[in-house]
Amino acid sequence: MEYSNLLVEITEGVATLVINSPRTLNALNSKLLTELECVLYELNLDESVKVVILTGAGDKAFVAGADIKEMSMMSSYEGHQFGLKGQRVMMLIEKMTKPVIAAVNGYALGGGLELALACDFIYASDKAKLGFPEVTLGVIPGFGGTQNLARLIGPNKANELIFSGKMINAEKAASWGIVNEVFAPEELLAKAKETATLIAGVGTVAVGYGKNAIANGLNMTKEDGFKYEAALFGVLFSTDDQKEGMGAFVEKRKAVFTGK
Ligand code: DAK
Repeated sequence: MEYSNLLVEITEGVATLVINSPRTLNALNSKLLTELECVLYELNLDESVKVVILTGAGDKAFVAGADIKEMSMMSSYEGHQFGLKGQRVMMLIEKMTKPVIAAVNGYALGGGLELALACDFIYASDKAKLGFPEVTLGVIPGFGGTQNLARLIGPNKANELIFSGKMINAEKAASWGIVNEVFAPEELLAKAKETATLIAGVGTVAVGYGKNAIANGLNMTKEDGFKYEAALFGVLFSTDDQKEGMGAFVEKRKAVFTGK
């Protein structure tokens, strides 16, 4: 499918997905959200893709939020549809069997930060600025931000960010546990690709089950989470990847995984 606001490049199992609307700092409008929903479905179904990197075009922004100009003209019905569409995109990323790495190269604000938080982890450039300015517009985060941020860093830091609307830099975001690692802007994508390539080279089914175990386990009691982990662990013994991985270790050779 052709996309007018997205660039997609797939190399050796790594899909780099670029939100390409730099004139408006990659703000998420309805069309862009529809395209994101479609491309994420496609990438999830594409067996050649093992991991996705999500980033923004230009050197200023990852995504500066939902498109305020478009939202300011919406009827209540349109606002509802817009919210549902955004939530579907966030849920798709979370439910995908493949990891999605956010490479935050500039502003990640409002819906843009929510998009990054929906990803499996975040790398950022030292120029990145993160925040939830929704309260300055008279609203609150509505694409899962209140839930994902509080679960990630605890309620107190989430409260400070969401109640004040202030932006924090990448270094602070890393010290708070929002961002895994901070890089110089010119290194960010290469570093994200380095980690993505490692992920693309290991057992694909195991990576998907790891994502599943962590995400679902967080909503369970620890005891149930342990049971769930054990069940997934057991199922992996029915895969070619497990036989190949353990067989290759015993035979002292490099494993070649098929993702089956
Ligand atoms: N929407 C629309 N256009 C935006 C935009 C945005 N979020 N952010 C930037 N732009 C546009 C600017 O309007 C400008 O366009 P022109 O005026 O040149 O046509 C262009 O991008 C460049 O921006 P600036 O000239 O402002 O650039 P500066 O470097 O001076 O400032 C900035 C950069 C990021 C500090 C500033 O642009 C800014 O404050 N942007 C707004 C950030 C923001 O408030 N983001 C949060 C949006 S609210 C929902 C669920 C979730 C949401 C909505 C609904 N439901 C469940 C229904 C999500 C809401 C949000 O994300």
